[in-house]
Amino acid sequence: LRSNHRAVSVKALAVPALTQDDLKKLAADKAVEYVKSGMVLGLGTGSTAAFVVSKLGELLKSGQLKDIIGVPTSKRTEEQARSLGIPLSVLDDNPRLDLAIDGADEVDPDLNLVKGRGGALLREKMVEAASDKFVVVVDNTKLVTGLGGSGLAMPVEVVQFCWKYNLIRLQDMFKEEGVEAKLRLGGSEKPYVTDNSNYIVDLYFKTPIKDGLAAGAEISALEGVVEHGLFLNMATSVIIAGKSGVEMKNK
Ligand code: ABF
Repeated sequence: LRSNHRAVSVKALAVPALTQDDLKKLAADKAVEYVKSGMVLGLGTGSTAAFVVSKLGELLKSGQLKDIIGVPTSKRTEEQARSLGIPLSVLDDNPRLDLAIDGADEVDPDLNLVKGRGGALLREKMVEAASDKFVVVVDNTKLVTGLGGSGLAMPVEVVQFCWKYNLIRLQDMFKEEGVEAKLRLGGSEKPYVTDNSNYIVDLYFKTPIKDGLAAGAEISALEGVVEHGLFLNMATSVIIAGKSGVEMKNK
């Protein structure tokens, strides 16, 4: 059979795939929709939170947002926010915040988090605990079924004086989960030093943490531990960006 129609070769239009940075930016932009003029805001740390900070800078510049005050969770974020002209304050002058927006390393189905691979966990936890609302922004690679399940680090900030003691005790504490504890290194193989002049011991779990609350309490009770990266029952919402769109989960 001969068709009267000319054969047309149809080429699928090439739609550029979204990169992980595109997804982070999508989540960040969505979160910024919840920011209102006059708010005191916790400014997170990390590459996703940096998109939030730069969007806030843009909205301030264009006059769409006014009179916000940011409380940064790290020196890095403080520098970025300052360079964008965002008015800044500290937790002591603003012990109660309206909203904090920050990234995370892992998010479980109950919106519990692992944070601190960026090294800013202590100030993040303080600022986020002091915020009426805490919105987490992530791309969908951060979702896990159980905390510690990504095989990547769960950080514990410890005072320098007793880091080795803490490392040994932490490794013993999670023997059943097959934990490997490592001192985090920074440049030139020297220990990484946090904004609070402490060290970080990173815990690598072979299997997810069974009871996050018990684990967190046990870690915190260890003398010399300053803070850990389990952020349990803290997030009020999580905004997740994936290839098929942006989804928001609320507590
Ligand atoms: C902060 O930045 C940290 O708590 C977390 O470690 C990290 C996530 O970084 P990114 O957004 O770059 O993945 O939120």
